[in-house]
Amino acid sequence: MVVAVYPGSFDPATYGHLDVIQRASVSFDKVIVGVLHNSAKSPLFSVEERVNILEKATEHIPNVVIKPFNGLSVNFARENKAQVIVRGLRAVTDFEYELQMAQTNRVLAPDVDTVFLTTSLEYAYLSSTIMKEVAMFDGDISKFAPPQITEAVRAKMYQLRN
Ligand code: COD
Repeated sequence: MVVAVYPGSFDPATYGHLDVIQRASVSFDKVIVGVLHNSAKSPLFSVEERVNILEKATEHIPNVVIKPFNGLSVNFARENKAQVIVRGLRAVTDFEYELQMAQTNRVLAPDVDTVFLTTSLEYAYLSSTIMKEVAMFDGDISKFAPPQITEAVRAKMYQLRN
């Protein structure tokens, strides 16, 4: 049984993340999406909210589980008996950071390999940061994530403004 973890901030998940999860669920027996708790970025959504959002958005995929985690991704992988870390690659700009992280992780845990899924073209431009920025200025984010997520982003922005 090949288990993969997909670690990230997911603040919040976009169609780009959901596409990677869906495709990973075809290649691996089990995919555990790890939502980083102690992110250096200060997140818009709490870890519980991010986990909840992802659980709802992936409930139709039986071999996907969402879990919060703290600390190193490789430790999260080992705790979950995963052989693989999945990451998404959008553009050259992602590559340097992702390569450095994959190489560091390989030094820390030679038994855990990183597998990159290249973005689907229609989501190549998309990130949580872009979605939040457009939402902050009341732009249309309906093409960035499913309705339950875009509604949560709009509600959060409303809370922040009032
Ligand atoms: N299409 C395809 N992939 C995408 C898209 C898209 N549109 N958008 C995002 N992705 C990919 C990203 O490239 C990334 O691979 C993944 O989805 C998650 O993205 P984010 O932005 O939600 O999460 P990150 O990149 O901030 O996550 C960083 C980690 C939490 C994985 C990292 O900080 C980490 O591992 N932290 C724990 C400490 C550690 O182990 N550090 C590594 C040792 S150096």
